[in-house]
Amino acid sequence: MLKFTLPALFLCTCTVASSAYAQTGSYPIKAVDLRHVELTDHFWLPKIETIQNKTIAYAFRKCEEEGRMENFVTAGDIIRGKTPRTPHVRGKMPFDDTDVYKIIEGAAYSLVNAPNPKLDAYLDSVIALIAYGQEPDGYLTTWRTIDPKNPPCNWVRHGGGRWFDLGSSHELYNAGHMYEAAAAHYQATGKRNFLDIALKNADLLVNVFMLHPQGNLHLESPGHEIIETGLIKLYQITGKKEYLQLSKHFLDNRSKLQPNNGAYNQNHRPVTEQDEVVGHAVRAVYLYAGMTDIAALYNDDAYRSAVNKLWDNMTLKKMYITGGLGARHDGEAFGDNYELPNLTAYAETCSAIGGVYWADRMFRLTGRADYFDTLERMLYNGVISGISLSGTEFFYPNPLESDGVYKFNQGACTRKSWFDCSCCPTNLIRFIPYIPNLIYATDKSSLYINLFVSNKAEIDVADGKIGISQQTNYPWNGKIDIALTEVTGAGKLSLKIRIPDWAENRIAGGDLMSQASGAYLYRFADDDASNSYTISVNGKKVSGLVKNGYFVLTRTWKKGDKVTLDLPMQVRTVEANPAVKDDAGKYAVERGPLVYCMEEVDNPKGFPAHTATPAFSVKWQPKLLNGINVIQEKTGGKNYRLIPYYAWSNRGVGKMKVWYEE
Ligand code: FUB
Ligand code: ZN
Repeated sequence: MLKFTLPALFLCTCTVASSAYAQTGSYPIKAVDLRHVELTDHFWLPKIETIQNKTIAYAFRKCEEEGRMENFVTAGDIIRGKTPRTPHVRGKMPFDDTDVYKIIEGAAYSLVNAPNPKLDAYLDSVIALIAYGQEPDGYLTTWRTIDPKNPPCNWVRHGGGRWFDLGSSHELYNAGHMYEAAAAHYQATGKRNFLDIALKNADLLVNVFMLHPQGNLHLESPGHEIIETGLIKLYQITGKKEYLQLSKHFLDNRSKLQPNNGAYNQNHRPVTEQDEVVGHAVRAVYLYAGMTDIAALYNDDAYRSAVNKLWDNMTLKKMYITGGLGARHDGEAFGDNYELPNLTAYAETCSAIGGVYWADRMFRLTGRADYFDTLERMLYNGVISGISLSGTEFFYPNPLESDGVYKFNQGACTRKSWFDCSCCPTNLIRFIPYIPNLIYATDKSSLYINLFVSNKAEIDVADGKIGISQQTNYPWNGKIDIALTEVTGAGKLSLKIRIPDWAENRIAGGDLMSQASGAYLYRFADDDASNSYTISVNGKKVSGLVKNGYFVLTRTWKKGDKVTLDLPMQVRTVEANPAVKDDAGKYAVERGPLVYCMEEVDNPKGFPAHTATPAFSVKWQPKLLNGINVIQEKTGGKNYRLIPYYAWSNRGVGKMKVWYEE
């Protein structure tokens, strides 16, 4: 029987009029959204096109085959008293609905740069199915509408109605992904069809969880976070304050409600008292992203201080060199401080994606480039390692070593075409087309360039518009040509160009104070002081101010002005803090933003174990793995070949290593 206590706090804080819930702040920095950015990039554009041209259709087909679409129809038939073709829920997870939402989200973003009327119409037809499966009062989780007594898997308890066992029912996770997807679809297409479904559901949640909670048995905290950021997205579109208030309400009440899953889903302490990243890693980073939103929108120091501490703990003690998050398969969870095994690393694709969402918010809260240094590490390594070059095979965990035997990937030691729990493939679909949102940002007087990606953009700034373009062969080459293609208005602006951590001989992690005091998780082992960058404006080298990790160029810009950034692209060796047992006495290899690895297929005689200093050379191989810079390493008279980590396991099963013995 369900036992619960009705916390006094819950009753006394549940009013929408409470001044504790009035928004008092905002992000000081705004992202430039992808509608203003046209990608021309040789690295990212093909990846986005692969998602558009292959992965989306492939994943929709999987969802059809496995009943995820049919579940909406079955739910709708049951609601309308019709006899459904399949009277039971299909699929294996209580969050199968979210795969459909996530594909729509990525597909909607993809339509901005690659209009596709057929895909647009197909999305509308899927959205019509979703609407059909929604109950009249807005409720939407198909398994519970279809057959509440028989959840699709045995780890969800039944025995109750809606909102029962919120710790594992995933009803609020389903809602959160729905809101994120509906907001993206609205932003990308201007259509309200999906948004209206989401708003109807959100209004139900406000009613149930804030206005009348005492009448229900649903006092558990959301089991898997994402509802918090989803609600905020709806608030940002509609201005309806109750959505923001409910988001804060869910966060404020974590750990105060019963039953409680403790640290597994970050319910062990009030969120503002948390200072160590723990538990299920995807849940954790989604939570921290939501907390960062609250820190910004409420200008809340307790939230701000908590996310700062959590970020420092993660990046100084619990993050893989690839940006991967989560050491343990057991519980899909963060491990203890410095617990970062390579062979058995979990580093779920979803948690690296969630890490990017969080890092971007931390940047927008603070204006500090080191969040983007870490974001870039995740993006070029632990995120895109999750998808094959073909676009139809995936990693769920992303280990940093493979012995060719240990089946780390849901029963396989290479990529798989799909999973019963397909959160990672659909998160990649959702996220990769979103990447153009991350390139630029603005505040009152600045334009930030955070990612180096060929593109043309038109950006609203304080007193006009700036047309800007980037031309680059990054990450293979460090030269970035930036041009001001249009300047309307006065043109007075600080152009803030991120100088990556590795171009300044350091690896970002934690806050700058921690680094000054000598704390580090990773650092360069080769201490190459000659490794520096240059910047020129209209052909003249400039030296200037680097503030918060940005090279700041303040002037009155004119159409035709050109800025060239030249980043050093030496091959670097990296060592980990000795407290990371699995990396002790080992080094890893990086070049620019890319972490490299060795695969057995390139090194059939084995990987290096040596004492001599390695010598590296770099060669562009246009035909290998869709075109990569290969690193040749000469060590102790032997030659080895390294490839970018993200590209491993595209040539069958075999051994792989990121960290080599010295
Ligand atoms: O619970 C929903 C998703 O399934 C999680 O985010 C993943 O870790 C997987 O467990
Ligand atoms: Zn996942």
